[in-house]
Amino acid sequence: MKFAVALLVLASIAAGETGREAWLRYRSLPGRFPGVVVKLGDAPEIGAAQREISRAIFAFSGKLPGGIDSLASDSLVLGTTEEVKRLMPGIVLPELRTDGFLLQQIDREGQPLMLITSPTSRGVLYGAFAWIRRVMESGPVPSVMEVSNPAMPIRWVNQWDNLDGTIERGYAGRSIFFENNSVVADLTRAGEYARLLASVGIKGCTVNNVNANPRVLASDFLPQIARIADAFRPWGVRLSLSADFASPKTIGGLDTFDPLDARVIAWWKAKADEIYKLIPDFAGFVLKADSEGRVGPSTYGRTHAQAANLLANALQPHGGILIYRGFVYDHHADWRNLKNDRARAAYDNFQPLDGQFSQNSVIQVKHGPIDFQAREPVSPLIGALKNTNQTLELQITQEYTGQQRHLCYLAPMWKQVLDFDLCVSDGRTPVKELVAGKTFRRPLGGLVGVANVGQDTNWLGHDLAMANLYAFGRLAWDPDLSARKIAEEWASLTFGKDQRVVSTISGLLMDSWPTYEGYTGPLGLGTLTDILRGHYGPGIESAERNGWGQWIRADHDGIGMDRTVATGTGYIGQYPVAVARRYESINECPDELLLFMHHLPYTHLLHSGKTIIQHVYDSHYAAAEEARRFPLRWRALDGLIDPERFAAVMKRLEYQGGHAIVWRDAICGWFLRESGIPDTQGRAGHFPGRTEAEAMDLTGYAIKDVTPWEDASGGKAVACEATPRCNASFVFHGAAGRYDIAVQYFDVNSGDARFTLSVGQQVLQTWIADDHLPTKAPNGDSSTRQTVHGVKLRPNDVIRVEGSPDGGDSAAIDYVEVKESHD
Ligand code: GCV
Repeated sequence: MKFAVALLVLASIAAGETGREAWLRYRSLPGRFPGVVVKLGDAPEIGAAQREISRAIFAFSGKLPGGIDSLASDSLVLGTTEEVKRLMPGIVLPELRTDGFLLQQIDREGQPLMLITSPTSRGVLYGAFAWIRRVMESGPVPSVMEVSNPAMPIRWVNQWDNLDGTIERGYAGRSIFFENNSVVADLTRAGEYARLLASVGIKGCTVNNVNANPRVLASDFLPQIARIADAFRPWGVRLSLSADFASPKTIGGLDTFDPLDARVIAWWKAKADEIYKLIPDFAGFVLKADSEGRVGPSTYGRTHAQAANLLANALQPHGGILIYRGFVYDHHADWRNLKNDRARAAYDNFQPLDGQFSQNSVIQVKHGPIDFQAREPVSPLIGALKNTNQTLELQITQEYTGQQRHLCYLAPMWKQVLDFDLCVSDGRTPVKELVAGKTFRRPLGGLVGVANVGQDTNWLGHDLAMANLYAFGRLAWDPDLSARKIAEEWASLTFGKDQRVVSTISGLLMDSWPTYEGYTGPLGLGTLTDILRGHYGPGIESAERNGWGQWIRADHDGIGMDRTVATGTGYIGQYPVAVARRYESINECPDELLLFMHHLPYTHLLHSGKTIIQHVYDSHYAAAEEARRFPLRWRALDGLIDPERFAAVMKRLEYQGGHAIVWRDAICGWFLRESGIPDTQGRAGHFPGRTEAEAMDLTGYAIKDVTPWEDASGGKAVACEATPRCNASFVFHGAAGRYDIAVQYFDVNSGDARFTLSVGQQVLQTWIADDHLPTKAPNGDSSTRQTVHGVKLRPNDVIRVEGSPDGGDSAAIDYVEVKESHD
């Protein structure tokens, strides 16, 4: 064991910084560490805890702890409370809940011992990780004493991995579990992922997409799934599967999947029995039914409760649970009917069934009533399930929040959700207590995060996005932690304890969600992304005039969904009275949700004293400027952190700064045209220093309309489609001086075009458009900025962009912007 542990540590340090270690980045530390790590009992989690602590101590001190079977004065003892009491009869231990742990320095016959114990072996492992975290933060403090209990029993992640190796809404490479409709041969990454999850107290992982391929339950496939469960097991992570409700028919050979049919009931029971033979600690099923084209109980006129109970009953004898997705809505709704409202759907579907679900069924409710937008109110269903278990679904993968290309630390948003008082009964009833099952004394409850880590070495593509996975686990364990405290803790573990590092990184993290919201969707309108395609760049009207129900109801005079009880869809009436009263009143409704709840004229005055339209302009300009400054703030870390992650994050932040301008211009341009009301500060629609590509001297390039129009400056771009090389040039007429020259071009994913920027005969920069943005078209998904700083220009200099297309990439250009250098 010793040799293997030492090798692991040395290998991870030698590999250079890749982000693979995430927050489990053990490096040399001063201090005296336990020389012996003793494990009591043979549980796999306790074995893992022993190896983990040995690995950490070796990395901290260069010495491997030894003597694993005997107690010495500098021992660290790992064992369940039962084992500890057997070894030390008479020891008094505090009350601990399931998976809760105690870290305590004790005195045994004059010998000081570090004790890590829990009623469960999984809890001992959590205690081991907590001890390591403490040591990394404060050194090996002997007087440490910590009692920690999880706030909620369900702490799971969902992966939306498909069996072919793709990941729905995954932004960090292909699946670590599946490839070519099989489980991958090498499950090293699956084991490493489970280790990361365990280190923050997550104990369940659903490995396949909720849009489930029925094959996952086929008898010849399940042994492969069992291999993943084996990789998880030492880390106390229980595997679960998303199921397809029609499985009894599609893979079971029956002619029905009616939940009340005796043959269907028998099929699910036999399937559960079969799974538990292979995976004795199988956690259960997740079911998405009657949603977004998935079949469900409605096929047979049955209820969601009947569907849930069918699977739950099959799992019950084995201790498994059924998690039923509350994300059920009609995606063919008639947009012409002003009373229709997708936000109502979860409550309308599930509240009437409250109390009809079995004890081991749980409804998984997305935190907002739509779908993980940059801002949403808390789902009213959360307050309405009084006799039904529920979990809160949060999205770690940044589907609508920048897809891990933009920095967007979501813990501050999650905290607002968790702390929100739904006023369900007398006294405070915050979401965190409702979903934990505390308020209504439910046996089950918790948090589920859609994680979607992939094969990218750093797990989520953006090194800083890992703060979201970490924060999710920490909040599921203790929702009272503050977002800032978690950010600081994560930054210190991941990048090192230097105060400048911790404050720069945590400051960026804390500013990132308000900034992202500021340059995307304002006042509760939703993200305003293109909902029909990638969910990434701006695409405002994609929300309108279709059945998806993310309507914003914008016209020349006003904008927003009227969800009031008085004149609107009645959605607000789904909240308990105290909350409903606040939202129903235009005056009391908080500005950040105003257009989610009300339809108002652009000239309506907000609490800030600004009109809606001016707020849109101001927030977009301010937030885009804030995002432009992110890379400048990051620059402060040059030399304080490793060069690899410094450069990788810098690249992402520079990209984000450019893309925030695309967002700013699209939203401001669209609102300006729709409302006809100018920006009082004269910014929207005016771009000093900008020369549109369509206004340049063009050789080979042809002018094209961009769709949607707001995604390109002036609604147009130039594309090089007929010749192997094209040029777009213009004459600089400004004063002599130092300038930053920004080329806004489109980096589509169907080829790798090349660009060259020159002034006169001098080539300033050449680059290849080889990013993998989610589109083949020039639009707001692909619009990208390349900036060359501090260029000396004189009047009449000719600025030229040369583009060479490649494959389907036509080296399209939107504009060039020349601004005086300041930074
Ligand atoms: C897995 C949204 C996403 C879908 C996702 C769905 C869900 O609609 O865009 O990709 O499907 O939510 O949560 O089931």
